[in-house]
Amino acid sequence: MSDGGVGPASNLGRRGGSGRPRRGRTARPYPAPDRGASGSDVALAAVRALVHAEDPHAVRQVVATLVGDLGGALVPARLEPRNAIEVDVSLGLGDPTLVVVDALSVAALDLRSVLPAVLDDARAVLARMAREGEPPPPAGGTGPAAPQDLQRHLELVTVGDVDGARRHTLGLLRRGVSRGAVVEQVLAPAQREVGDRWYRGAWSVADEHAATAVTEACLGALPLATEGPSLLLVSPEGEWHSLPSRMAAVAADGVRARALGPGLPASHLQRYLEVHDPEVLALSCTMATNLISAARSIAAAQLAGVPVIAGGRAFGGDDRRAAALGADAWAGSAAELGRVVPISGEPPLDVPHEAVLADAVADELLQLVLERQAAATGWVREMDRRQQREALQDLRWITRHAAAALACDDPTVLDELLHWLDVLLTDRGVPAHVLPDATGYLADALEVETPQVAELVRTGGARLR
Ligand code: B12
Repeated sequence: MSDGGVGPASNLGRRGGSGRPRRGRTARPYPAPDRGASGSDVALAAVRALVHAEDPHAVRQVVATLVGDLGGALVPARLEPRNAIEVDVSLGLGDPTLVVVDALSVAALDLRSVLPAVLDDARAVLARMAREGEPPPPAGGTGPAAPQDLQRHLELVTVGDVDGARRHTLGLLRRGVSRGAVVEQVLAPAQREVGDRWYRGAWSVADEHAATAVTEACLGALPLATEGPSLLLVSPEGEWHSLPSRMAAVAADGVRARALGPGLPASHLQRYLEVHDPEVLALSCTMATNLISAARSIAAAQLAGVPVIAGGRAFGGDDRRAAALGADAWAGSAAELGRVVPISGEPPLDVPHEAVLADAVADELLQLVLERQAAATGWVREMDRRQQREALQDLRWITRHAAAALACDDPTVLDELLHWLDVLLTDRGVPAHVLPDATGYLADALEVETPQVAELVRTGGARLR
């Protein structure tokens, strides 16, 4: 997969006949999906094949075949390809590798939506393979980790040493460090540092992915608690960050926690809970853009009769956002999962209709905002296509964070994003007035259908100035 060449990921079975020529002829590892199959059907076929993969090579083959089936091509990240989807598909088994696809095609949409979940499954299969044939992992003790343990893990993460990092992690357990401390004092702070390096522009997306793959392998090597009430950790639809919930599952105390991977549509969650029936559902949300989706997951779980504890970055530092979205409880860390305090008081009203509307803001409206800003601002007029795409993405995030702020009755949801964007854009050389100006144009455009969301955007932008 990372053998240097630029070309289609697999040679057979592309759907629907749009475009790229096939090259080479080696056997595909699983039957080709039907012509015209949807992106999720194609992904499902790959996930089924992953379950039967017998070695890491076969796992790589499945991922490469999926990319080819969906119309993408694999290119080594070091070539810095244009039109690349910024997800490393090397699975830590070679040099970082990106998927190249026509940015405006259906193939790009399909790949962006299915790749994170399939890669997650592929990593879980690789972690299982790594564990098989090994003695069971040490159970760990009750002790803390030392600052140099984090330092060492960061060094291994930085050079992408998967095996070294797994050995180091298991060594900590052997030394008597608790599972919770390995997660909270070593793996989690290292991942935050990885995120900060990307945010500061010191690391590329591919560096970040390669480092994350190392941490994922370490996490996969850790044992889970086998006693206590059963607790299922899931994330709402749209949430690609599955590591936080996996970390919480390992660090949880006094509960038998299992994590189900990245975001799940609420209807699928409800069906799953009706069959599997855990005692508690813990909902992990990292991006505040997914808070309205989180409200749907909470409602779905409660309809299935399962109480919900909310947690993760997006829920903030106290129970207010969780309460507003209808959760039964909030916990600030995985260690608290076994002894949470239920949220008291009246159940909240439904998520306001305006927030739901703004959460699904139309591309055309955002495009209009960008055009109005371009008419007034030279810098915006001169943006290239990639910058325009990113600007549209930023406008969508601002709108969806404002929608979440309305649903949670908490303007800091939007303030946190605006501050984050302000620093990021300034570092990337965007003039300081562009972001506050954008909030003004966006608020004007949102005014007609979603006046309260518009007001949040306007006042949030004013606080930036
Ligand atoms: C790895 C990573 C990714 C990977 C995720 C891989 C995976 N399998 O999870 C990928 C590449 C998919 C990704 C994508 C994106 N990411 Co990202 N990502 C990260 C990174 C570096 C680490 C995530 C991680 O491992 N966290 C694990 C620990 C460290 O996180 P944690 O959330 O604090 O979780 C702990 C607790 O909160 C708690 N917990 C978690 N859940 C729950 C639940 C309950 C009930 C309880 C009690 C506790 C609990 O336990 C955990 C262990 O302590 C973070 C940096 C960071 N600070 O987290 C950025 C970060 C979260 N990502 C960010 C961004 C911007 C993105 C993208 C938008 C990038 C893009 N341009 O596409 C997309 C969004 C995708 C989406 N729609 O979800 C930003 C978010 C900024 C913001 N304003 O919100 C961050 C903060 C990076 C940064 N410094 O700016 N990302």
